[in-house]
Amino acid sequence: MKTTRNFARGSLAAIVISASSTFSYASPQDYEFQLVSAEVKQGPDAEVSVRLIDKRNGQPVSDAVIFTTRMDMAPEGMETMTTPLGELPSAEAGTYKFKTNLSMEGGWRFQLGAKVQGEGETVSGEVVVKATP
Ligand SMILES: [Cu+2]
Repeated sequence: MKTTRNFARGSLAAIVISASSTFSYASPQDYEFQLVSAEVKQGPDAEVSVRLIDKRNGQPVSDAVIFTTRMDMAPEGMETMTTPLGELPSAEAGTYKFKTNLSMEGGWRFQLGAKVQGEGETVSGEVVVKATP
């Protein structure tokens, strides 16, 4: 009898733990944008892909809506040198693909803002792409 009661208590505790981890809200710091490739060939039809990762479990976040982007040459001291970006369809879940005009060789700073499903606050991040000849 004693064994049965302990077992019941143990499984109740397990349910409480899994429920709280499912419903606790993540903070925007739990997410990170990562470049799929650090170097991209310079040119008017350059394609840049970023992966959005949930750092708590290392998993890609596939249902994010990217709503702001900015690409500029801040890493080369040219913050005012910006270039347009357009989102492209992505074949891989958790990866977001963009077309842009990397008109100059060197470092380009890519800033992104995203809405993640179930996340109240905006997730933002930046990566530096190197445009190569
Ligand atoms: Cu420049």
